[in-house]
Amino acid sequence: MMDIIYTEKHCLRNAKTELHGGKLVAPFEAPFRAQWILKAVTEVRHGPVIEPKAYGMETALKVHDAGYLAFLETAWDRWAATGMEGEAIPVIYPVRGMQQHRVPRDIEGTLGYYAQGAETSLTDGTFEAALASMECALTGAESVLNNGAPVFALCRPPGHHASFDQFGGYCFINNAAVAAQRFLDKGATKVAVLDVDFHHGNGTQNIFYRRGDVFVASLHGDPMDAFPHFLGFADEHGEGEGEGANANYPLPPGTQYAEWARALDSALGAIGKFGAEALVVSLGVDTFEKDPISFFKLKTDDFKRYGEVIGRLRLPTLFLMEGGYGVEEIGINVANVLSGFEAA
Ligand code: Q9C
Ligand code: ZN
Repeated sequence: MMDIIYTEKHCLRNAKTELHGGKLVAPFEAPFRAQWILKAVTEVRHGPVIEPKAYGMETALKVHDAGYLAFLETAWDRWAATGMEGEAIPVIYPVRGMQQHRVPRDIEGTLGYYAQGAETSLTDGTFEAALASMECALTGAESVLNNGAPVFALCRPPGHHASFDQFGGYCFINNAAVAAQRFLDKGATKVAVLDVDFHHGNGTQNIFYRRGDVFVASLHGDPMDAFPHFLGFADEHGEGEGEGANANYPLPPGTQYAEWARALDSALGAIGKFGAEALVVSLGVDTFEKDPISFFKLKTDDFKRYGEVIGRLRLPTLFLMEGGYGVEEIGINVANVLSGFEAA
């Protein structure tokens, strides 16, 4: 049995457009994902489904820029007020050689300032869904803190690409960062985030890069070959207080479980050495062989195997949903991670 934190409010994030392959297509990150996952984890786990509690922005403000959070809250209304007819897609960014620290007055400029890329459209309801997703993470953290038992927060939209002050990669509020911060605020001195999503958790790395209280480890497609392309290399170890508290495991196209699991062992070894008192798992199942936008080759049984490996750490653990797309098997793959963890 593992508590599942879930709310239907994720459906408020229901973008119609994603810029993909030069076309506006139906987004990969869509409500049916959470419904498939909920179905599988309730069938396999028989765990109770718990609604998240309401939280304010207090914890989020410790890991995100206040101006950024205010932007997320108001962006859609500002965009809609201009009369533009489509969803809000950023098209101009403060790139190399430009002024990178001035927030423009105009909404198109503001949108680009706070964006990482053009694949993630902002829409009516996005902020409300992101907030509810964060509340799932916080409710899960609270439960792990109070009971010690593992919890699965079925967060949607995902969070691990959201940085201190930029959205992208289908992410707006960094749920894993908010949860890790909550563990610290409630008395933990060292927390680890283990990111097993196919994509590098660039947002989580960015948020904690100069901090020594959160160890961030990420296994992912080599950024030379995969999104987010500009962060996630093996030579990024953290800076200042955070020196040594960041570990990246970029892996090549075609990676299968044996090779992936070796990287997991290294990551878990580093987390143990760090002395983490609690573990937040950024659980993306886009490592699956049938994932439409990724290039690892994990099979459904492999998810159970690695769940068990993580369970052997014996840390108070919060699982948070990140990516995993396209096929209904994302549900059983998530359920397998949780079952494996509990079997450890
Ligand atoms: N044009 C997460 O898994 N790039 N985000 C898609 C298709 C964006 C993934 C490539 C991938 C973002 C949470
Ligand atoms: Zn991903």
